[in-house]
Amino acid sequence: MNELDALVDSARESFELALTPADLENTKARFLGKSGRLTELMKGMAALSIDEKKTLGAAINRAKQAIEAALNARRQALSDAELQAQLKAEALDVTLPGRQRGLGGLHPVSLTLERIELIFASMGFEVAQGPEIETDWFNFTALNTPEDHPARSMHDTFYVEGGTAAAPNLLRTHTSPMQIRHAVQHVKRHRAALDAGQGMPEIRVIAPGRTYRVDSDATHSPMFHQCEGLWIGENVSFKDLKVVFTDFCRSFFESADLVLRFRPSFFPFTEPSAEIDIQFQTGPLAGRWLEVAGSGQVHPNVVRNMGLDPEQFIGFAFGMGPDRLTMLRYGVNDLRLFFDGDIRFLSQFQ
Ligand code: 2NM
Repeated sequence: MNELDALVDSARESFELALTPADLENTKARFLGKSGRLTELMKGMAALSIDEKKTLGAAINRAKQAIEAALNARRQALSDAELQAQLKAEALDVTLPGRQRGLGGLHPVSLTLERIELIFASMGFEVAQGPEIETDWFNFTALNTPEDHPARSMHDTFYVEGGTAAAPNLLRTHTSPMQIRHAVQHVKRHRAALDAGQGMPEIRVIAPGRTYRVDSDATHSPMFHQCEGLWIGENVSFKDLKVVFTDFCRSFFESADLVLRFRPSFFPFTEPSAEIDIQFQTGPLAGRWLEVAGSGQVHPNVVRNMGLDPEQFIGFAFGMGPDRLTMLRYGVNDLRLFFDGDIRFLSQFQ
């Protein structure tokens, strides 16, 4: 094999060994560049005869063309490989399902709160909302809860910084403090008329919202919801409580034949007091008595703390747990499901 054939073979082999376009262009310089072997051979032809120049020149040209052909073939192969690698890396499976953007919706307990507000609004009740960090006065003292009442202990109540030993701040344990705040404002607005013996419009309000107690198990969460109701006027009686709460329960559960039972009980802020039980006549819960609320005639001390004369004003209050009402309405058996944030559970209420 003459030198030119060997050179072409060597070029082909070297080009095959180049693995990137940059490698390949460096390798090319060794064969076709200014100081490459072919250029050297052509320079050496100056000393040859015309005939020798013709033969060797033609042979060098053929070798040069063969090397260029090998170079171009390798360039193409490398570029094809690069494209294939890119296509593979950027592979897109157009048969995959599209990404869905969930619409979202209200939490089941929020749906219950909306329902409660709507029903009571239809009976002329305002909706009052206020602070979750309360003072000892609004949460306990104004509600006739004595200094030594167990609810005031650290075991039941979350105390927060910012208060004093005599007047601590705390996370409200019920929404009744909001009733007091609302009543005090209402009375202030009508103070002049009251003092002139002209009376005032009745107080009819519900206070829904978050409340807190040191308690955590399958049926208690340290954060839970409450909705309390208050109706104060000059001639409001337990009979009115029975009518209002019966109507509320029948609307809320969409069950016209649902019946209520009032069981004597005790709360510091009401006297007399009663637990309210309901009984469904149909459906999966039919026949069982289910406790849904506490209630009672507002204690004279509480009426006084609203700025009213308990000899002139009387009324009733009630308190219920929207979390528990939501469990009953939808048949949920573990309270914690409401606060775990599992979308598979929550999306069932949309
Ligand atoms: C209950 C049970 C009985 C209640 C009392 C008051 C207020 F502000 F009038 F004192 N609000 N809510 C009350 C009465 C709450 O919850 C079980």
